[in-house]
Amino acid sequence: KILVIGAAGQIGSELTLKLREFFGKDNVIASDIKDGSEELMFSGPFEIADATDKDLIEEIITKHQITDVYLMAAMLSATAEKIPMKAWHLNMESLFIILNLAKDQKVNRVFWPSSIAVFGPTTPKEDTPQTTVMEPSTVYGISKQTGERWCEYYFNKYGVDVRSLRYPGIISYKTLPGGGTTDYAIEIFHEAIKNKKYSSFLSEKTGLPMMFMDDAIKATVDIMEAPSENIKVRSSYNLAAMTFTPEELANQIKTQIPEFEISYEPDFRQSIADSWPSSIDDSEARKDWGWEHEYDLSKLTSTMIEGLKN
Ligand code: VAH
Repeated sequence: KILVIGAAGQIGSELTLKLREFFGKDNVIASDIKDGSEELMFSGPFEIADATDKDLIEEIITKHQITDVYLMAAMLSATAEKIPMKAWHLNMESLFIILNLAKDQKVNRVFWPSSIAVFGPTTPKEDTPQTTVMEPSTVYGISKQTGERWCEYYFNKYGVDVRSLRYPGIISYKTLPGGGTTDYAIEIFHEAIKNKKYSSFLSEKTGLPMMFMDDAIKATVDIMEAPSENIKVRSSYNLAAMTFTPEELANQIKTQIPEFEISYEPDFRQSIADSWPSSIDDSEARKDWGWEHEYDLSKLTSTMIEGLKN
């Protein structure tokens, strides 16, 4: 059985629904510190739990005979800058709980999301390699870089079968974004449809690696279902689909909403975005377990507008 922790979050909620489609709704237990959508709560088992509550998480794992855990709970980049110690506690404590349960053979397989936020201002910005200089300058990036080190350590020392992906910015329309720096690329669609205008908190030329939600979920399930011997990277795999700037995204939206207007008012999130790469080399993921993306900017834009109009 599968447990998704952080199932009410931006990725967690769509991941849970997809996993229930694939594996049967009663085989996928969702948990979060807060209620999720109606669909999430009533499409299968749901447990209210704080991801840092070791005893409760262990109780849920035993009660439901969990074998696989997707640990999707985390505080994202922008929010983490406001409450660093709470972000560190949530992002790290939740990971140690699951890694130690796996070490004690109470869980067979773990998925843990990392992020392009592990890269920092000294990292090569174009086609960032799988292995390179990483001096993250955000609380979120530091927690994800440390988490990667621990995942690799638990694999090498205890044989824990933990798999991880460095997600780029993820764009979806079914769930609202939660405190990320790439969230402008979600908000812009809601505003474009509602008000035909949007003020971007990142400047027009800020190119960032981005991906549509369906591709991110496909990559997540693919890496978890891949044979263990194919997973050569046990820190976290680079993962990419496209790069665009707010200006390029606005121009793409204008092809479907001609009267759409964008303005720019960069805020504190500009410095976070400036510390990240603008494009990622994910050839290792493509080579080791057959990763390939489907959505480009044009398909993402038409899917987002279609999805939000209904
Ligand atoms: C964030 N959406 O903005 C997340 C992600 C690479 C971006 O880590 O914090």
